[in-house]
Amino acid sequence: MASLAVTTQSAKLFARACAVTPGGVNSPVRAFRSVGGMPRFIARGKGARIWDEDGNSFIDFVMSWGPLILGHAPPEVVDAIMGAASTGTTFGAPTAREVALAEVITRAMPSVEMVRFVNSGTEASMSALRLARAFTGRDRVVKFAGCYHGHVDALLVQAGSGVATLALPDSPGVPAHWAADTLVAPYNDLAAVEAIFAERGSTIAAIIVEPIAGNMGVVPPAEGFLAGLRSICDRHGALLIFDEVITGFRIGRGGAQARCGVRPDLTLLGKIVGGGLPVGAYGGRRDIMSLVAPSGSVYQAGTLSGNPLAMAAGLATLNALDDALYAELDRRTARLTSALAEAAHSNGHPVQINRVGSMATMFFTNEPVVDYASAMRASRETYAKFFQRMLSAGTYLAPAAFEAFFVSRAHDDATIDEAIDHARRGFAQL
Ligand code: KE4
Repeated sequence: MASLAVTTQSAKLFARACAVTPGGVNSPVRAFRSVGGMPRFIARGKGARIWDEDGNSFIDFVMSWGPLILGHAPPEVVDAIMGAASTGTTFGAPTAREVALAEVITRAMPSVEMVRFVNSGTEASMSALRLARAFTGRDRVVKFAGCYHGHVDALLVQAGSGVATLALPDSPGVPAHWAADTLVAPYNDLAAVEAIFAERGSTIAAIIVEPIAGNMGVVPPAEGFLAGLRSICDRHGALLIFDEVITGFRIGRGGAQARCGVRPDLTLLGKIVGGGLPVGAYGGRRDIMSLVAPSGSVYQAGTLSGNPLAMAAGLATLNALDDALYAELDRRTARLTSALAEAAHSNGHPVQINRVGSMATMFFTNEPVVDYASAMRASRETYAKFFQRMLSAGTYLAPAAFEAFFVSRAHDDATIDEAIDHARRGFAQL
């Protein structure tokens, strides 16, 4: 059993990576910048566990930031990918698998009458924005502080996720006039949205929102918030876009929209629908989606969109998700989070844990976390210390305070118990 403190191989790889890749990583939040220490280079994963290049094994709660609801290398998904790969990897032509996956999604989410596959959540977000502007003939968009919709220029304004962690509320390189059409309101603040629309409603194409926020940490919608956004959009002729890249198929087959009973005009998907391979998707009302080329004039394209391997992985994943599994994921995650809260409080550490289904965040704060401002008041420093304690014990949490952690089918009760034990020791050492 390697010592979890050994990072020799990761250090060698990180040094090489830093010579050829910005920050040594292919996505900023992976760099451990906000938690300190050496990012671990992962060699393999199986079930709920990952192994780094030094042979250290960890219980993984990042799960690649959400896609792996079945755990690492689930047999049915690996078999599906290998089966697809054996008959070719990409054709740049329509295939049966992309139709099948589109039908699974449109059946699961009634508001999604048509869907277009792309290769990332960012692409889905960018495309849906263009479509909403074309459909309404308007330019402005309302987003919420702390919500992250991918690195789309116009939406890198008070974004969440890595931008929040890196304290980069507005990225350089985004021309001011591109962000000028983006209006930002506090999450869960309907009055602020009403005020924006009272002044500029006729110029606003859409509201884009994470129906359960995951990128400032998990922040559920307040009672009536999403229904209120629906009403505002209807009254002002704007479109309501639900960014369900995280929540789609995470909290149920119908996503957050089924849970809240609010029907968006457009929905973004990603992560789980790709089963661990690069997939994003946007979809919604037929009259809106029909504007997308080639049926309409809104251009959007992609060499690898609908890639057969990704479609196979997505199909195998979604086919494994049923109500019984969601109930089990909910039970296990509830057990984990209540044990975390008990361990934290019994060691004198105030924490707030926001959980919806199998996605949750533990904030080191004693006030409820209901929006970006309250999330930002949680202690990053204490989170960073706890992260390191858990890593040393053998549990891999998100290397950033403002992210969700995810429980998968592979996190059985014994694994949850082991993680709870790591946490009890971690809190005692904080
Ligand atoms: P991608 O372009 O990373 O596939 O998706 C962007 C995106 C869009 N919408 C939501 C709600 C998202 O959470 C994301 C991406 N999530 C982050 C983590 N919270 C991805 C991790 C990373 O950036 O490395």
